[in-house]
Amino acid sequence: RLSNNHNSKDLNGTTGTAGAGDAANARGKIALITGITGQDGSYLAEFLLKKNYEVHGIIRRASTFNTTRIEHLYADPKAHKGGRMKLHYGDMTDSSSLVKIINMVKPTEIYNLAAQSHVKVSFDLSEYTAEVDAVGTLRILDAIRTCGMEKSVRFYQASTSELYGKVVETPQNEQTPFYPRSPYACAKMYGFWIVINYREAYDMYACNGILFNHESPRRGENFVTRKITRSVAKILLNQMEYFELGNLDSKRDWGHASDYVEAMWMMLQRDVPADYVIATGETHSVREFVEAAFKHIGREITWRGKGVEEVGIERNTEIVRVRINPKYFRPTEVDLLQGDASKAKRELNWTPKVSFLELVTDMMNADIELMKKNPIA
Ligand code: NDP
Ligand code: GDR
Repeated sequence: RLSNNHNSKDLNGTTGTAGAGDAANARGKIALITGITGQDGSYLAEFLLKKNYEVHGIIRRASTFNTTRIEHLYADPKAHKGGRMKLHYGDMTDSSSLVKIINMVKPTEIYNLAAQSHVKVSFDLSEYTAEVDAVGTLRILDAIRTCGMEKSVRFYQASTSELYGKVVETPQNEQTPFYPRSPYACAKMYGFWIVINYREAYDMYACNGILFNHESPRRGENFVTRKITRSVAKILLNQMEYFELGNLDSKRDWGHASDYVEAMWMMLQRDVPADYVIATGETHSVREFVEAAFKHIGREITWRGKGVEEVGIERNTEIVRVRINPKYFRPTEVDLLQGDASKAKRELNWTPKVSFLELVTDMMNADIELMKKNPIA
């Protein structure tokens, strides 16, 4: 094996090749986050700023503002501590932008969170999803090598429970075989293995976090949990009569994003890099999530009918609140995810703090507030 600087006890990540080490020594810990404008990127930026990191984020050009989730970090001078957060234009499909940014920022830790992250959309944008999620991961790993920083930088890859796909065993742990069920999962499978390959080939400190679903009030509006909490908030405020969903029976292990970004950071603070499942260990169906969201506003949903004819009816009023629309079905579905995070508990001392019902409550309260302020949101 090549010399292995990640066995060093120096958790500042400041050892390694000259350029990067010098910059880090003078500046402290420096994180570069791809996907900083996304759900996880925003929580991670907040978390690292609190830990006194200098935080750099890659944002892509959009025709409207795409920085809503991190605006509060700019607005609060205490949070970004006098310009300790900086954004750079770049794209996972553009190698030269990645090389330029890494060379300029000289990060000590890179969190690769950028992705076309919607599973259903990946069936429509299959090639683009592979470009960003698979080849994009390769591009950033190569950019690190081009900058001569493979021995100094610590790399986190946003891997996913979607890798497990078709149920082989439950609960799923680091040894469970993968069986991806979407272009998204296949692209992430490439990302997973290229990270391991570069770790072994170039002795890089690189980790895969195999994160199960995690949600929050900042979750994208077209993921199922947020779609439900937004719709139920609108129903409470008489802004909507009913909403449509796809498969009610798929089961997910849902945690809170704020807990999960801490695990990402923990993975990069160890002596030796490894891959970890991050999950709550509990599983709930989409149907149960709907019921819990309605319960939060004091209503009860009962189900009637079968298949695409099934409806969710509000008890007492008999008003139909949920209908099935097959357009939300996926060509191949992932039926059941339930993670076993005992390795993360053992080696990182990580456990989730937010329960399923606390997650539903947090998301419901935030969406009720949002819809009160802005009924057309
Ligand atoms: P989001 O969809 O909320 O955020 C994705 C981020 O990637 C956004 O900042 C987006 O930018 C950016 N992005 C997309 N395409 C590109 C591109 N071509 N170049 C540069 N940036 C790009 O995802 P989450 O925050 O929920 O997830 C973070 C990561 O974790 C993703 O890789 C996801 O696949 C993975 N993951 C997520 C899980 C979850 O339950 N949330 C579970 C397991 C893994 P913009 O804001 O401009 O769209
Ligand atoms: P998922 O999340 O595919 O697990 O990927 P999503 O919330 O999109 O779907 C979860 C389950 O709900 C079912 N479903 C619906 N889904 C959506 N989006 N919209 C609907 O109307 C609807 N009705 C039912 C789905 O069929 C599915 O079974 C998320 C993403 O964050 C990935 O990036 C991440 O890797 C995985 O979680 C872990």
